[in-house]
Amino acid sequence: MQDAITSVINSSDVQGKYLDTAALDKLKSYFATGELRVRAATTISANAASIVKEAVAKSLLYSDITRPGGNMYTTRRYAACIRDLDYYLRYSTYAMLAGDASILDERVLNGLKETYNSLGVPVGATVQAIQAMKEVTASLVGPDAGKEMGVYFDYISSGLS
Ligand SMILES: CCC1=C(C)/C(=C/C2=NC(=C\c3[nH]c(/C=C4\NC(=O)[C@H](C)[C@H]4CC)c(C)c3CCC(=O)O)/C(CCC(=O)O)=C2C)NC1=O
Repeated sequence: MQDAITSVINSSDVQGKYLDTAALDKLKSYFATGELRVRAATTISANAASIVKEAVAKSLLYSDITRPGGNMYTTRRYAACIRDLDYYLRYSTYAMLAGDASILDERVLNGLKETYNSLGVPVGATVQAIQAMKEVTASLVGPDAGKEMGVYFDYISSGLS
């Protein structure tokens, strides 16, 4: 996994250079948003269960997915879905803290689409639920941190699609 700092340093290092202005600007804006990121992560972790619950209510509940024949039908599958959404929220929060999406490639998206396809988990409905989490999270942490979290929710959504 990388973060905003290692990513900037690695790309300067491969060129054998000190950080140039663009690289330093990236670091400056990362450091300037440090407190915002930590505050957002604190709020999200304190409210994770209700973020997931509200997102499910907004996107999946009372749809065909939760009825017999739907992929969330049966308690086991319902619980697997909630657990997946909690993974997406937790890993998006890690990525937001790091300011880098690489952890999502390595620990979340790797092989996920294939797993979903082989189990018949509907990708479109999953993406809708992730987008609902994006809205619920933004309303909780405010527009600036919400926008930053949105980057990683969108990253997972497009990685799945
Ligand atoms: C941390 C990285 C990580 C991820 C991301 C992950 C996802 C993941 N979700 C799974 C299943 C599942 N995922 C869902 C999810 C859903 N079904 C729906 O209709 C909804 C739209 C959606 C929720 C939004 C369901 C229902 C299953 C169980 C499918 C089955 O066994 O039939 C499985 C198969 C194994 C299992 O059931 O545990 C994996 C590996 N596991 C991991 O370790």
